[in-house]
Amino acid sequence: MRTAPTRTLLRLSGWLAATAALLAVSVPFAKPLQAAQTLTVSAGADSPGGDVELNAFAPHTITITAGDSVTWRIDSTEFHTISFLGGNPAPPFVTPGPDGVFFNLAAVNPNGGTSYDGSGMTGSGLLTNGQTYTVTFPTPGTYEYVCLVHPGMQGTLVVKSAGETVDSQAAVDARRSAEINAALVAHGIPLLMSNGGELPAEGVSPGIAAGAGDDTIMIPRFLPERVTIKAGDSVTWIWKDPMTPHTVTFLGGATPPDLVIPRPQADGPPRLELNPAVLAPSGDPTAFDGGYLSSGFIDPTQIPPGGPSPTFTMRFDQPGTYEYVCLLHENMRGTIVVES
Ligand SMILES: [Cu+2]
Repeated sequence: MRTAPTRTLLRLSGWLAATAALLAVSVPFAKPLQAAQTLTVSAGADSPGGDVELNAFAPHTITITAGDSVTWRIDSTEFHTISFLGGNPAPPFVTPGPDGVFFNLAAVNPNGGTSYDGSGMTGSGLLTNGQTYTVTFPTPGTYEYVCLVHPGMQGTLVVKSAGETVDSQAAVDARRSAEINAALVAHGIPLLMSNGGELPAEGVSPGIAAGAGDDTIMIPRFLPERVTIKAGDSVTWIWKDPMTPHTVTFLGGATPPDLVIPRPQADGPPRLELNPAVLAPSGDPTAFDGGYLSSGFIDPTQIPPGGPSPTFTMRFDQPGTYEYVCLLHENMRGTIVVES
């Protein structure tokens, strides 16, 4: 490698000469135009395998020049929106009504254009893993944006006038990695460790975490994933993520119900109903017979602050191996082994 620097210098000097020639030709154009750039930012992030998900924009703050664009890319299994509110209140993600619980189309569908100057609302609508959303920012200022799905998931975009110092993609990427790693170390690993084994379940043993998390980290897993008990014992699931609803659902060979039912409307796009079969509890948890049984949709955000975590307890009288899932998170599954 000792010869490399010399060769690089030689190549560089050749390149400089060529550039100088080009510059000489372009002198009549006076001021060189600074090309607008597009920076890519992450919306959400996963640990490898998706055991730990980060509900954050990474990096949290970026700085661009007026006229530049930003592309947000969903980098997690969890879905997100990128939403500029322009001073308006955030539209709710889900709206319960007399005829059912519906996803709010104002949050789920995209709105606004491809350019944003701070007035009104502009948003991506609901995006899933790998999807992107690009907006151009022509006007200097500081713009806050949020995810309408995850309360507290917020980012800041600083738009500077031409000639001021702004981020490069390399700088954005370095901060992205640092912020994601810091969140995983400071939040994700402690949450995994404190919920990795059976939990105390108020006299009923064992206790299983039905998901774990905090305001930025989400662990969409049953922990521990496999538990062995004796016939006649009970199991209690504890919702250990204060932000995320889950279900405990034994399918008993049935196909899981669809999460969303589209309801066509005469004018406008179909309304999107949260399937009542996912929301409602089903079966008797004190008399499980191996068939379909579900806790129903249990949402810890409905618990008053400081209240106890929601729980769901089931008794198992028949020996066997029983698999269960969360109807909301497809990689969230567990097994109860009942020995005689
Ligand atoms: Cu879940």
